[in-house]
Order: sequence, then C-alpha cells, then structure tokens
Amino acid sequence: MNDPKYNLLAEDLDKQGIRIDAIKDLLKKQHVETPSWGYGNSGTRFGVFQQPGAARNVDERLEDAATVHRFTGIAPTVALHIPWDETDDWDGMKQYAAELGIGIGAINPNVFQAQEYKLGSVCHHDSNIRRLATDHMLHCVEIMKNLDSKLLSLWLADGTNFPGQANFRKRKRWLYESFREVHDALPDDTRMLIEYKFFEPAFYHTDLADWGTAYVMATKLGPKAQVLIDLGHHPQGTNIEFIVAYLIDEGKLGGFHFNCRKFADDDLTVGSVNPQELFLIYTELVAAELDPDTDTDIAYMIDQSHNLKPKVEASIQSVCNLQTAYARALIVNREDLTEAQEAGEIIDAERVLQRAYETDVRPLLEQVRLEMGRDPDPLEAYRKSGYFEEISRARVGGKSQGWA
Ligand code: PSV
Ligand code: MN
Repeated sequence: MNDPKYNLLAEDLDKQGIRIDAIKDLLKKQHVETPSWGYGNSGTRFGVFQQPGAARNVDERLEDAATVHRFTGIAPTVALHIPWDETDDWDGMKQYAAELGIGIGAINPNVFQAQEYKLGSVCHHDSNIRRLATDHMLHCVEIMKNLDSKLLSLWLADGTNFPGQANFRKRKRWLYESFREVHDALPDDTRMLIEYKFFEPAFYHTDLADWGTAYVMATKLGPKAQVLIDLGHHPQGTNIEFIVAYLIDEGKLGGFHFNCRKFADDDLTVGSVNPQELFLIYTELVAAELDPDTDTDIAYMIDQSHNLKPKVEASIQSVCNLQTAYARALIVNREDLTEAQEAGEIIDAERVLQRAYETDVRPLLEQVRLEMGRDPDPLEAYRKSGYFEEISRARVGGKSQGWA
C-alpha cells in the first residue's frame, strides 16, 4: 500500500492535470555522475586533511562511486581525472567497474598540476608546453576510446595574475589551435565539454572566464564541442538559470558540474545553501526536456571533493539533493506558468513556481526509490550498511591523490 502522503500528492497533481506516473518514470531515468576525485583525501590550499576510509587508489574510488549508486540508484557512472586515475590496464578497469555495477563517464585531462604548467598550459607562451598539454588531451581521447567514454571534459587553469603578464589575444589563438586539434581527434559520437571559470587559480584574468568565452570557442570548433556549467565558477549574483536557458536554446549546453559557489573551488554540497536557485536551474532544464522541439543531451555531474564531510555520505546527500530539485521542477504546472507569463501576471507566475518548490516531494521520492528496489532513505541505509566502518578499518596507509 502507498504512503497516504504519496496518495495525497498524486491526487493534487492529478487535479492539476500532471501525471505522477510520467514524473516517476523521468525520476527513475535521472543520471548523476560522481567524480573519482571526490573520494580521495583532499583539502584547501592551506592543507589536506586525512579522512578515515578515504580511497587510496582508483579501485577504491570506483568502489565508493558504486556504493553511492547502490544506495541512490541514480549515479551509475563515475568521471575520471587523468593522470590521477591513470592505469596501464584500461580493460581491467572497465571490467572492474562493470563488476561493481557502474560505468565510466567523462574523462577529465589534468593540465594544471605539473610544474610545466606554472604559467599556463595550452595558452603558455612556450610552444613546447602547449604541445605537452595538447598531447595530454590527445592521450585522454585515446583513453576515451579504451573505455567507451563519450565525453572529454576540459577545464584549464590558464590565466594571469598581473597586468601585462601575457598577451591576451595570442593566448586566445593558442587555446583555439590546441582545442581544434583535440576536437578533430574526437570520434564522431563523442563530445568535448568546455568548462569556464571566472577566477582561480589565476585572479587577474582567466582564458575561459565565462560562458561567453566558452561558447565562442565551442561554436568555432563545431558540433562536437559544447559548454559545461560548473555552479562554483561564477561571480556571486550571476543568474545561472538564465545561462542554462540561453545555452540550451543555442544547442550548446553539454554538461553540468554541480556544487555550490559559496566555496571558491566548488566543493560544497549542491543545494545545501541555496536550494531555491537549484530548483530554478532545474526548472529551465526540465522545460527543455519537456519541449519536443528542443534537442538536449546534458551530462549531469557532481564536482565536489569534500574535506569536512565524510565523502561517501556527502556524495549520497548531494545526489539526493539533485533528485529533490529535479522532482520539484517536474511538478511545476507548465500550463499555468505559460498562462501567467503570457497574461503578464508576475505574481501568479511566481506563485506557480512557489507551489512546486514548497511541495513536500519526499513521499514521491521515497516511492520512486522503493519502486527502484532501493531503500527510501539512502543516507540512513548507507549508515546502517557498515560500509564506512569497513573501509575505515581496511584503508590504512596510502596517500591522498591530488592535492597533497
Ligand atoms: C576546477 O575548479 C574544476 O571545477 C574542474 O572541473 C576540475 O577538473 C575539477 O574542479 C577538479 O579539480
Ligand atoms: Mn568543475
């Protein structure tokens, strides 16, 4: 028997002409990728903290990602960062991931950590460094082929810290030259996602500073290039839902990195500080998803590497927050919204959104999880499973993966 709260919600939606079964189907198809780098020890630039049970190697990172999927049911892939997740046995990795019940998602080249990249990677004034960075990206394209990955996710730390430090226009052209080579090496059924960041680690300028710069590059490169929005990478006050709508309408939104911009390097829980903003972002995403004339293929990924919260729990919490935002956006009464918009009724339009946002979607999500064969409360179920105690006991020694 269904929970009475679920039945009430179904009735209310039905009265509005919204079919709960269709919503449940979409919720069951939701796909959120988690990052391998979210499972190893990490920190801030002031220090790296050791967490009990933190993954020490790529196998353990895959195991944690699979655990998040086991309890949430909607996180079936893991993104890799190269060279952090480099191996000489890609087939073995693919097989191990499959045994764990997950697949490999986006491949993220790292052209920011090696000493050579101190003054930039593909925007460096020295052509040897640019070659090194481009070759690394091409190497990642080969890895994609080995792993059947369809996404190359590119973020550059390139930028400058001082006026006059470098020639902006030359850097722009070098960036394009390198991305051109990478774009052309990509198999036709794959995409490169271009991620921008307004600041950090460079603070005077960054070479891909905002959605506009990423959009120009993606457009010049061609159909295999799209823009990736990382929620952490904007100036405070930016209206991200507008960027989402704009890029979707241009066919150029390819991916998302979810987190929270209250923390500069993007590592806070998505939806914890500003759940309403997340709901408004999802409202735009769902609008496109429901529009038969709009073709979207957006890769939803979390980009968080927690150093205070236990990592697997934080990932489960984040995935569940995304599920909540999606559910709320799905129950927006689109007809009423359009009617209010077209009548110029601002208060009514806002009330349509509020009605969905203020709805308690927990009974719906619990029902969906039960129907998917999962526990209705993924976090509690994880806590009771003993996984954390087991990894805390087993994973001693080893070292943190990237930031130490
Ligand atoms: C950079 O801040 C970023 O958002 C990029 O996506 C990186 O690949 C990731 O974080 C991990 O450092
Ligand atoms: Mn990111």
